[in-house]
Amino acid sequence: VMNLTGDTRWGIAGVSLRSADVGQHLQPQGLLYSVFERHGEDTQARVVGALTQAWHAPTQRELVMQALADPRVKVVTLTVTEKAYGLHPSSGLLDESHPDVAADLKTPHLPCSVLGWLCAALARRPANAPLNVLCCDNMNRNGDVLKGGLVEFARRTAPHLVGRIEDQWALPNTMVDRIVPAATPQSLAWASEALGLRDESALVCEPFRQWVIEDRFITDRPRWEEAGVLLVDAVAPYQDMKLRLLNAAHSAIAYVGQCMGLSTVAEVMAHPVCSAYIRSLMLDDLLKVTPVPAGYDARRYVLDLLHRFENAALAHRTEQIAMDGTQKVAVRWLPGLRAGLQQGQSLPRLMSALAVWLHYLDRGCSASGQALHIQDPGAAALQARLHAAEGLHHKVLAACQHEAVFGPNDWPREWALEVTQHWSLLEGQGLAALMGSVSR
Ligand code: CS2
Repeated sequence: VMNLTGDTRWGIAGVSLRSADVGQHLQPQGLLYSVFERHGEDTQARVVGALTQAWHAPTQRELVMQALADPRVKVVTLTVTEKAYGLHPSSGLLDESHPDVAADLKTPHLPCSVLGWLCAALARRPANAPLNVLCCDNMNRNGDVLKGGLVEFARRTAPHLVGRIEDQWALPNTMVDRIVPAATPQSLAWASEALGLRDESALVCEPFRQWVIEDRFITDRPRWEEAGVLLVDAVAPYQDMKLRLLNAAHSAIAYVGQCMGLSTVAEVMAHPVCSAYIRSLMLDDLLKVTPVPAGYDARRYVLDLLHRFENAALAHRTEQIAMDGTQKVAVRWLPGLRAGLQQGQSLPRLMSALAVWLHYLDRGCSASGQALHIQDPGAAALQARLHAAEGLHHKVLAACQHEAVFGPNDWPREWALEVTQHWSLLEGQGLAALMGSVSR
């Protein structure tokens, strides 16, 4: 059991807002769980003992609320997926149609959404107990966006609290990077075999890890730098780089994999046509339109990413990454596509990826005709537009007008025509032909 910073004044009370499984698995094993870092044949195992609680918010409301209101609690970190914030992906504005947000606007004293819980906590915290809130999800300017959402939510439910968010809460932007596939029955069985005992919470992940945080805390904080965390003045360049290289490529891998019947990232990367396409997407298109932190060797970063994606010891399912595309595409692909337009750069591989995603949503089945399980609450509205349009070009135009994802600014007709051409090639000759036609 290790404490990476060696500082025992801090511990972590874990809270899940939805599933009760996490706590139910952790309680009987004394809140310990194992993490296996694997690449190829190499494995490093570690038992993590940082958790002091594992609560389930819907059934343990008072415990969670007491902790959030306790002035000794100084940091709340959030890793809840993009969609859980209830904010529009393209604008960051409050999404009142989000079921949890809608419920909390009506009954803010019984919160179920992230914004609702945080505002209810704020109301319960003593007047002079500052708090740091770290959003660790894959969103641009994640701390700033969360703050905007919180202020809006508070304005609607408890306007007298708005000033306290400004004065007493710090919401540094953060960037977290480690590939951690969701556990599967196979990964749990593998871990149990390696441990010689059953760990219901075992995780298998890659060795790489990076956590970059803006150093603007409002209280003291754990000495994370001693565990390798990078504390910097501005996180935005790191976020842009990660979202628009790693995550952008990941989403492309996911939709290509889903359409080709390849179920893991490593399988996609082992397929010669797919891997040539992903390589070309990253080196020839994404690199051109991705801002990188000063002094960073971005090409090296991409080559390292390709190596990480090839890691066959991880079963990172393409279906998992394909989830919530309407949230992800808006932050992973569209800023690069917009930058390409502004700089007059042609981005045939990234535009092909967009064509593949639209095809995936429109058809909902793989090349072999197998129905795909599309898990994305925002997809239905976009699919309705696609299905209502006749012909591929009209479908592309209809998609571009879907502001929730594609934003309020126009996408030029010639640009849409180029996306249509990629889509027609895909429909006419198949995905491998499309990928082959744009790869170097
Ligand atoms: C992935 C990310 O599921 C996804 O959408 O792209 O979870 C990715 O594995 C992490 O951001 C890696 O740091």
